[in-house]
This record gives sequence, structure tokens and C-alpha cells, in this order.
Amino acid sequence: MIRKGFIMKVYPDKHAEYEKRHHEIWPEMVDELHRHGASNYSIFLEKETSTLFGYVEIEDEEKWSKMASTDINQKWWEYMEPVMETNPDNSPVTIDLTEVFHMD
Ligand code: RM4
Repeated sequence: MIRKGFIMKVYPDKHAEYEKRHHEIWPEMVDELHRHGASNYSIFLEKETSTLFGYVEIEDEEKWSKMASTDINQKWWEYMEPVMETNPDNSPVTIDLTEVFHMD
């Protein structure tokens, strides 16, 4: 199992909408995440700077890398584009973090 930490940005006036959409996340999106080896996925919001901190556990990088191009993920990114900082292909602007401490 691999732990992944990353940062994204939500637009300052879209905090509530971002949270609402994740409370109502499409079951097909959750299924696809699971199929691509993801579990124990959390996203935290730092309200002052609209920074999102994501944490997800994946089975392996190769399987996970195929998630982005799935139909459901592409639709999800298109749906999320108005509420968060995105690249021209609708993927969220993401900064990958390096784990510097872990304790079980
Ligand atoms: C986020 C973003 C991520 C996705 C999660 C479920 O807002 O779109 O890429 O993995 O939702």
C-alpha cells in the first residue's frame, strides 16, 4: 500500500459547493476509485487559503495512473472545473507532497 498526499485549490467562494459535491459524490466515481486501488481517501480544507489537502491510499502507481483517463473521472473533473483550480484538461492543479513522517 502506498500513501499519497497532495494539495489542490478550491475557489474561495466555492467552499460549500465543493464540500456538498463531495458529500454527494457519484457512486460510479467511488466504484471507479476503488477499482483503481484507492481507499481511505480524505480531503481536508484549509479555509484561510482555500487549500485542499488530499490523502489517499493506493495499491500501486500503475493501476492508479489509469484512473485519470476513465470516462467517469473525466466527467467528474469537468463537473468540478467551475469550483476548483484546474489545468486546461480539467484536471485539478495538484502539488504532490513528500511524506516526511509516518506512524502506525
Ligand atoms: C476532487 C478532485 C480529485 C478527485 C476527488 C474525488 O475534487 O476532482 O481529482 O479524486 O475530487
